[in-house]
Amino acid sequence: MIPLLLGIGVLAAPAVKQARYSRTESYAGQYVQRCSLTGVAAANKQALVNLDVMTHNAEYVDVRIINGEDAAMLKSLVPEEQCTIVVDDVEQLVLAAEKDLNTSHSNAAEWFDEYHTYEEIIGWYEDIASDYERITKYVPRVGLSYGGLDMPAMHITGEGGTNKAKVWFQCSIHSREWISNAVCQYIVNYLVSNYGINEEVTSLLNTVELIVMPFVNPDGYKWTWSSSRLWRKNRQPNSGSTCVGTDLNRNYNDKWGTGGGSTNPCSDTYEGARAVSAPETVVAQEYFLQNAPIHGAIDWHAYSQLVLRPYGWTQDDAPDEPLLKECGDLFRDEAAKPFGTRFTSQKSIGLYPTTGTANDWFYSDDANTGGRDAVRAYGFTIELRDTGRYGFELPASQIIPSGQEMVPAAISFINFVRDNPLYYPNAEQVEI
Ligand code: 0X9
Ligand code: ZN
Repeated sequence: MIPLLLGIGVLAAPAVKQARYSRTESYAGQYVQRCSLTGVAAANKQALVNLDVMTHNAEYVDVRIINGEDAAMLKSLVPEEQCTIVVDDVEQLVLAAEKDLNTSHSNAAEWFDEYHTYEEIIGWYEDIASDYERITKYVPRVGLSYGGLDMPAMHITGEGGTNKAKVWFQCSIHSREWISNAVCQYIVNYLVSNYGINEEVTSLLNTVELIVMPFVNPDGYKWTWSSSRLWRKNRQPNSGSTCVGTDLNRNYNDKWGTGGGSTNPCSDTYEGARAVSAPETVVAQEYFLQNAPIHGAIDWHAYSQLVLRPYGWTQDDAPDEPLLKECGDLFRDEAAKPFGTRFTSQKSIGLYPTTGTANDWFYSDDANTGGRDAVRAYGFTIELRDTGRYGFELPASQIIPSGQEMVPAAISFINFVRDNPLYYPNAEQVEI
């Protein structure tokens, strides 16, 4: 009797199941203003870095107004009549998007029907690596985040020599841009599952090695699932401030600290105490350099539907502007083919300068020493769907169409950078 009772007791003990998603930060009372910056002075545009600029393009900025101070600051920088409210209640938008996050749960076939946690995505990459052993190499820990989380990398390549062109994709540098990670997975899945079946994919992987870094900002990503859905930066404390986090996309070692990031640790675009001060930037840069030369690199972001090429810090053309533009325009055209989704292809600088960004670094001297090989990387930022209706709260039902339109665009990018290498025979004489 006793063993039986014990057995029942064990079975009956309620399993402690942690909620998959939770949130402690409220967005009540917050709204989003879209402001045209026509006629706004450069200094005023630059001062916007102290607000949460959710996106910016050639025509406008979307600014999240958190409190009265933000509202007053925006008013002092941009005439009121140039702004309209595009999201009147951020809390409602977040609430609507999160309602299924603890109830639905997919099997493998439904993977792309919902967003996933850090742990689920890590497990997914491990499964891909074991299902497609012949064409993948998975590195579970390229390095560690500030909080001690693994930063993995997935290498994908088919048959053929060892001296292949390399292409770099990195995802989730801004943690709230969930579609970034989902689209990276969609592309990875498309490539591995079509190798040996689809001729275009087979010849692509036989001539190129794709390196995907799924989590440039794992701590931030976890934080968006546990506490603060709209968190953008990493989770590194800042000395002398109670505000946490560095914007990793202002912390790269290219033109760092020259005016295109914020020096205020409380800002969402805080550039860090010095270039590459964030452990995640160190890991991502070092792994890129270990794999250099790299022919082309994409940093996947959201939102605004933009294809951004260098530079972000000056209006001047990059030395390779004609090829960079051709590559970006091709990406835009291919992205429109499945559903007519309109992306804009332009230089990164858009409305105002940004410094220390990943895509400028990909193309810079620091990432392309030329000593090993004189090929330099095409450096792009892609801003995925949408144009502001949902923003970071892009419904999960748009993961598959986003992925479907990015597959031909990504394939065109990979083919283009392989076939049109930025070749500098005397790299040390060219300053970029
Ligand atoms: O500001 C950013 O870091 C990127 N936009 S986002 O809305 N995803 O935050 C754009 C970076 C692209 N590079 C430059 N604009 N220089
Ligand atoms: Zn971003």
